[in-house]
Amino acid sequence: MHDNIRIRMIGIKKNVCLVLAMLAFGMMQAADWKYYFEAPALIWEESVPLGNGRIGFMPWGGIDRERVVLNEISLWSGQKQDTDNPDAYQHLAEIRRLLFVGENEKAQQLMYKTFTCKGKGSAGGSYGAYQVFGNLFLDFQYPDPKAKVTNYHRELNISQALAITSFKKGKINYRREYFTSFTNDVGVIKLSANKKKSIGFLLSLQRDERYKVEVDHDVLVIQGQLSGDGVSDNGMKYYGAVKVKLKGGKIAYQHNSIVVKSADEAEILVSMATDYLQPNPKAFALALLAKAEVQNYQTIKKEHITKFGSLFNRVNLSLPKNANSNLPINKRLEAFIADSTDADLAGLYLQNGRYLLISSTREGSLPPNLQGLWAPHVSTPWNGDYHLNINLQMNLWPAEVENLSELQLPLVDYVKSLVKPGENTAKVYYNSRGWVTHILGNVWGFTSPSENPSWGATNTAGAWLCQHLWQHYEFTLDKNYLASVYPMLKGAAEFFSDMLVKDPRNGYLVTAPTTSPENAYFTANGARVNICAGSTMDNQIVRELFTNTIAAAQLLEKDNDLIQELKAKRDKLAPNRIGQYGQIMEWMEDYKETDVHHRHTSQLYGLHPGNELTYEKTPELMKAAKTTLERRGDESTGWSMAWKINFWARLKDGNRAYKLIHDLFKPARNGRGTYPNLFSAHPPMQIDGDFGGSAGIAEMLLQSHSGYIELLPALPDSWKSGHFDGLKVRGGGEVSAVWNQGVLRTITLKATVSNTFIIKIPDNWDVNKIKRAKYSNFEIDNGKIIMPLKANQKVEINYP
Ligand code: FUC
Repeated sequence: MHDNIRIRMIGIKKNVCLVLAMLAFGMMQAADWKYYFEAPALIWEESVPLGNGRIGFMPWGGIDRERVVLNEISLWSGQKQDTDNPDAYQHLAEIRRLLFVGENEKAQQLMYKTFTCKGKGSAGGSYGAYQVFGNLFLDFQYPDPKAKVTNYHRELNISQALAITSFKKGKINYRREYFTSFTNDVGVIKLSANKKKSIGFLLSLQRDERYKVEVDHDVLVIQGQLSGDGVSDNGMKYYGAVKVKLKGGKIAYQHNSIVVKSADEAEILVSMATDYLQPNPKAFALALLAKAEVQNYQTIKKEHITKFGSLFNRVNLSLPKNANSNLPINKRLEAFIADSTDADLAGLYLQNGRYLLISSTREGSLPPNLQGLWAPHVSTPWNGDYHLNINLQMNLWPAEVENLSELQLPLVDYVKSLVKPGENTAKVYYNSRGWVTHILGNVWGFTSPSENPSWGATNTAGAWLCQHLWQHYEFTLDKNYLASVYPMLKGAAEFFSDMLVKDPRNGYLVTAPTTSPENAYFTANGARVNICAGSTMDNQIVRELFTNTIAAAQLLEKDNDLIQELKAKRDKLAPNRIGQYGQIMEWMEDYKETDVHHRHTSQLYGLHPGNELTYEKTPELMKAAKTTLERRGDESTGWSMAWKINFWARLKDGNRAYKLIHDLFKPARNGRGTYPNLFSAHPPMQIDGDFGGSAGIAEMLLQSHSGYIELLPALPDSWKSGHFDGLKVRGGGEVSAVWNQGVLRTITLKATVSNTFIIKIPDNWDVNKIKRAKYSNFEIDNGKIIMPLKANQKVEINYP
């Protein structure tokens, strides 16, 4: 095979059919991605999300009453607390003994009594919750209140991070523009009309609890202090300030509202801060307001769009459209149920995932939580926290491949913040070196096992986060960055090196106690138990962590002893095994799962987001992975379906991946799927499905996890023709592609660092047609094009 291809390659040198040419780096053309509604939002999930990575706006576009839900990413109740339980460790040996003699139920019962956090964990007290900042209301007064409303249109332009509401009332055209400025760090609402003196409203602020609103000179202020301990006002302080600028008209400052009458135009500036990110939130918020106030609206808007675009415009894609592609988004989602040839909706979903990521995190801020940064409640579902057995990780899946690499860094900072408390947890519960965290994460450094071992005992959450630390290196090859995160990889690896214990029944080193998130199995006597030793997911994660830590240490020429130690232990981890149904076993024993359709499919971690299962390395396990997915079924919670898109993409079954997209896009109504504003429904809304779905669509178009680049690995039949630009691959490359009739026609690869790139030749290409032209520095070997490129070199490959 290898020789054949090389010989043919040399033999066809004169028949020029494929051209590899160096191209100058050109700017990608910005596209116009948007979705729209024909009516105001009636529920929060119809309002549209705006955010600048720190502050968020969700305008509803009401005609008589506008509501804008306000958010700030760091606004959390709760406080730092010591939740490590010093008594737990003395029970560890007994819990393990019970597991190793097959008394799993007893082991679990003992854990309930002994191996939990101190306090209530996520069930209350100081753990806290991510909370809404407040609501801004505009109660309008129109010159002719009874006049009919026509031409209503409400849109979110995700290419510009700009929301627009427009309508005609009587003979007057009204327009509102809203954005959360990427340059000024304030929220902006601009109200205009095509007739002078037509704008009048009462502006007020509100929150469900713990707030005070008053006018301070010409600023409307909302401020308060949340609960730190779950009862009293001793937690985080926040401060919000609103300023109105008018053209024409009159303004009056009342006790707790601002009244505007007969204005030609109004500009509303909203500034928000907390004392989590800022020592003095009031001074910070007012300074931002003062700076924005003196700037011209058009300038602020233009600068905002340019800055946002510097991230958003790096990627584009085009998939086939149909007649439904121009429908309002709620109707478009409905139409997709019966007719999924509106493939452009998947394009919008990919871009919307990027939009949401850019909007909900940024350097110096926090990673997106379960709500992204958009929450209308003070009691958010699951506390709006950082769940670490898939959810937070999934939020960051689009970052690297979708060319938003720097947005991985707030996650890296978050992981850094877990190391110190995680070292204490490692010592207290396991008497181990290094650091550990379990499934629960908040902004206060919570790393203990949760209050409920059945789901809260998973201790590979930190190791899973380390995958992201390593992947950022894989995509950027930035060694300085690698050196900066290496101590975290090392600490996580040291924890497992110490914590792994020999299972006397089979001699493997296992994590114990642990779970396979959050599934349970039947024991021989019919009991339902979650706790186990060495779940398949744990084995895969620890193997990956050791492999990555070894690679990092070798690259940095460090810690040879540790390298040897991890290699030896890695060899003793249990391999993946195939069970009675032909599935990948979820546990070390071939237990029957209590929920065969469980939303987590953790035993396939090695298929995605890991890479130990591939067709080249483990063909039998790939088959077993398919069987596993068939048994699990397709429809599940939003994020679960999003994960399955990624699984099927890795299995290179484009049509099945598209089927899962179809399931994910189903209008949520009261169940799972997608809400009208494209928020993913668990239900209720949980942002992870948006990010996982977006990343899954990218995974169908481009993969680079098995040592080479593969384009269109999982193209569904209905995506016959299209193109994408600017997706990223491991090894420091930016890739674009054009295809038609299912055949790849152009590949463009730009090296972001000097490296040798390997591209898999598509199965439906005739290798004989490959020919070198201006760019000849490549080889063809074993179905792959291999080419060394210097940083910023760009190569185009055309196939006739
Ligand atoms: C995980 C999931 C739940 C939910 C929660 C926030 O624990 O198992 O379904 O998504 O996170």
